[in-house]
Amino acid sequence: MTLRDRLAATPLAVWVSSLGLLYVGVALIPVAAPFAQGGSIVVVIPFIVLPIVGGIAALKGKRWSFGVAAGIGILFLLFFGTYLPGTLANPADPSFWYAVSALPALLLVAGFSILGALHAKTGISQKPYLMSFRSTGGLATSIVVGFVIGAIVIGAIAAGEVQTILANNGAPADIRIVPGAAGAVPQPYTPALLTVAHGSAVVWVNGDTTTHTVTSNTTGLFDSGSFAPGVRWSHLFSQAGNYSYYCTLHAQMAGKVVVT
Ligand SMILES: [Cu+2]
Repeated sequence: MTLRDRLAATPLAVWVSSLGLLYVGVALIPVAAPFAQGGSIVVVIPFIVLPIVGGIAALKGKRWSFGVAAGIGILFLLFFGTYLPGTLANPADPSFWYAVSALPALLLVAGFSILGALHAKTGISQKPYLMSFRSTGGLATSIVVGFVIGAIVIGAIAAGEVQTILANNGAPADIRIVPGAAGAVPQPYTPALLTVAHGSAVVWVNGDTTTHTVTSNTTGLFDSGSFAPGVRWSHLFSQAGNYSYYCTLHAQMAGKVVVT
């Protein structure tokens, strides 16, 4: 039997149980690496080694090897189930990608290896969903993998947003675009009226969850363009005068800067 024949003959349940556990163990290495300096790597090593050993055992496709994979999968689900939800809540957490991929991987491992162990005695070749990618088992696996890829992409986008907000958190601003500014709030730009001496730069910060602009009512005087949540924008007022401005996206949002 050539290697290619062997790969083709390997049941879906073996692929999923084995690759799932190998992933959970190997992917933990970069996540755990920062802890190495602290010396606590010793605590993490079993969490890397155990799933890798389980993943290799699962390749055997025997009843006991499915049992080992199921045991490790469930053990890790119980452990990560208490440990990872906090990480999942924050896409900017450096371990987010691991949390959002390892938990679904472990669910697949547990499901396929338990079913594999249950049917190993009679022979899993009788169960198409454990044997072939072209089955309900293969479909379920594809859905989970698709979910994980989507979650990692969305997480990376959200992480950028969180970083921007953190970077500007507490940075000084003269005028704040308040949360819910596009709705019925008394001062979408707070304060709605700001008086400064000429030669002053006025800083706006977008403290809302959506994009806004700071645009002069007199065309062309100043225009921030769309700026995202957490972002700051400033304009230098060199001449005295009354400067009314609004948001091009939400025309009811209005503010005024008086320059003396
Ligand atoms: Cu707006």
